[in-house]
Amino acid sequence: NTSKSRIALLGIPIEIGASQAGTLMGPAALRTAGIGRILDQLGFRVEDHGDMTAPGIAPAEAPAPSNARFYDEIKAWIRALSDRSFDLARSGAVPIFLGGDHSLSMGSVNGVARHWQQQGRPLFVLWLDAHADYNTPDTTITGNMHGMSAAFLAGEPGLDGLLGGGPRASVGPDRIELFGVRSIDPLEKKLVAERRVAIADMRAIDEFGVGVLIRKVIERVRAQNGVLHVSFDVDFLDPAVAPGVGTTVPGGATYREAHLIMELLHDSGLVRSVDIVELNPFLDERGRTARVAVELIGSLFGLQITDRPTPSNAVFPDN
Ligand code: HAR
Ligand code: MN
Ligand code: MN
Ligand code: MN
Repeated sequence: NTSKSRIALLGIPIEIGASQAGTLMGPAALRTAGIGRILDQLGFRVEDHGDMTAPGIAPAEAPAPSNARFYDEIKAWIRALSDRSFDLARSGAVPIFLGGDHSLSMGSVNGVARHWQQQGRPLFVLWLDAHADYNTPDTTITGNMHGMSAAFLAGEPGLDGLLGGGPRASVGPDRIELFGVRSIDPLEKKLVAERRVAIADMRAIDEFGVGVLIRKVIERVRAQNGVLHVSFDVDFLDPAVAPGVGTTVPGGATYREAHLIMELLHDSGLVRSVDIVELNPFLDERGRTARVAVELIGSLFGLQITDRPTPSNAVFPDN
């Protein structure tokens, strides 16, 4: 059936952006937990493009920043991924990037942003994460590049060499929505404030609830005729729900909060691409975290507890 919407799965087994090894097993765990099956049951035509292979080390064009670990290796990954991501988006599929640590989003988001730029639609990025990932080589404490991906996408200096002369679509700090933040480094905090990046931290979520805050994001994207990329770092979830991550931070989103976010995003009809990152199966408990991630993807793509007469009680799709 060619009229079915297409979803393209692509595994990116990268772990060098993180402090702990193990996220390279993420794509396999997500497949084992049934990511293809759940989307298939929802009526999508699912194509699994397998895993990318490690591209090696990109030649050093300029001296790598001293505070960015595995800079030249990550550079090679994101250049290759940016091209794959662009091609998948251009093919009309909804790509789901299976990570892998969060450094991969520099490539996945750059690729889809290039496609949407050609279509004349601004791409917004919803960054579901315990962390802001807004460090640069100048502000980082650890040097881990998974903590720099949002800053790269916003066009912060110090990371400009990563794509070399390759095509780039800067998303800009005004199109990134940090959501669920509860761990941020001192200089990173300063930078996020200076750039006026939209941020819903856990206190805001406690005060207003995820329903109000996600609707605000949706309204903003819709007002500019934009589309949305969801960059889902599983450490966004509370460690009690999602223990299988290297950088757990207490006080995260509950199981139901996370599902409501995904349900509202589905109803918005704006989501065109997704990352699932930071799942570390080596640290997981009997596959729990992988399973939860897959269930949430189900909600993001239309799984409902009961069928609703309208897609949502508050946000109406344009059509
Ligand atoms: N802010 C810290 C750093 O830069 C921790 C970053 C951790 N990042 C992730 N992804 N786990 O969000 O090192
Ligand atoms: Mn194919
Ligand atoms: Mn992250
Ligand atoms: Mn994180």
